[in-house]
Amino acid sequence: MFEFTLEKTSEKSKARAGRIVTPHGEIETPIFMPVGTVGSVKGVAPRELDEIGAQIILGNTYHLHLRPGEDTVAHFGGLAKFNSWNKPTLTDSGGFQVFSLAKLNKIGEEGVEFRSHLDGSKLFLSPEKSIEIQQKIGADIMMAFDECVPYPSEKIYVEKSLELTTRWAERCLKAKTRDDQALFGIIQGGVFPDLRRRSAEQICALPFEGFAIGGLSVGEDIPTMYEIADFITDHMPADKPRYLMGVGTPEDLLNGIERGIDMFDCVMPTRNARNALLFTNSGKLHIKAARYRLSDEPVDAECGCYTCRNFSRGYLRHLYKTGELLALKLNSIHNLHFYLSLVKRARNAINNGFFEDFKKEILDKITFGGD
Ligand code: PRF
Ligand code: ZN
Repeated sequence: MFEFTLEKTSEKSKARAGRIVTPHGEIETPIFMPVGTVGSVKGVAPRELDEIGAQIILGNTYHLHLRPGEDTVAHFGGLAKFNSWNKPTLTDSGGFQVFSLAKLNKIGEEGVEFRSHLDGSKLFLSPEKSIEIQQKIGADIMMAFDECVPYPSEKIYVEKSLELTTRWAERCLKAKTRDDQALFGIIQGGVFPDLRRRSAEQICALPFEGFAIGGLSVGEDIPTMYEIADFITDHMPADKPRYLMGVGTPEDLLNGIERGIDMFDCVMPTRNARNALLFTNSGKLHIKAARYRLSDEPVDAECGCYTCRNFSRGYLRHLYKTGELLALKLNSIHNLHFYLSLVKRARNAINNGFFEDFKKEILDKITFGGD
């Protein structure tokens, strides 16, 4: 069972509000998906994710294959049972992680040979192998196995790569045997509009339940990323969910939503939280800073998260400076709440016809990009 319903499209931009129904529950879009690489959103328990407003979390095929292994996850009844989240999950196919983490990968028609980033052992991933692993992990949404080319890359290489990604996409669809999981295709093509268009046409002609834009936020400049995303959504079907992979800052989310994107994932809120960098309605806040030593204010007076309702900046600074584990948890709860509340407010604004004003109001107050 997998259904996407488009509930509202803005009259002033491509922003849309929708709903996805999966076997583990519903997702209201636009949505941000917290990253739980090895099956856990670092430092945050499922009960806390619930309170934050998370609706779907992401796991990685590559990491879960290495540890604990897909058979172990399957033994426990799949990812959502294994980690007691019991709600919708998505697994990335492993392609991107192989290219970004593993060493010495050899790419061929058949798949990718690489060495584990943990112990250097030789491994092989192919479209068939990725789907086999993802079916054992059992997430509600699986991703096609793709090649995410580095930036910058020669146009001829990007062209060959997107054609390979299309052939791999067809093989993923053939390899899929479970019908209680959805499979999303991934559009590649680097920063070349003609190649992006070709990839979108090829991938979107295939019977996927949703479509993702891969290969962005890999080093290109931000205006280029927005331009490409804007261009591609015009070549994607309106009646399927659209997912911009690995993006991004709060500003990127609002710009993506305006361009017709429904789903996002990024390590930024959790990773930044662990580095004491917090997102607030008035900009970024470095909680380590000495100026917060005696601050009895919350991180963000407009935020309703557990952290902001209960703790002062001064206490959070102290926790961080003394290396307390609680610092990582409380910071992560706040940042994830900020992201989930942002997409929730964006959804409400779309439904009530004022998304573009909402976006401007948020971005006029702050810029989240850079540092
Ligand atoms: N492909 C896959 N996962 C991804 C990406 C991609 O291109 C990106 C690029 N930003 C993030 N995660 N499979
Ligand atoms: Zn907060």
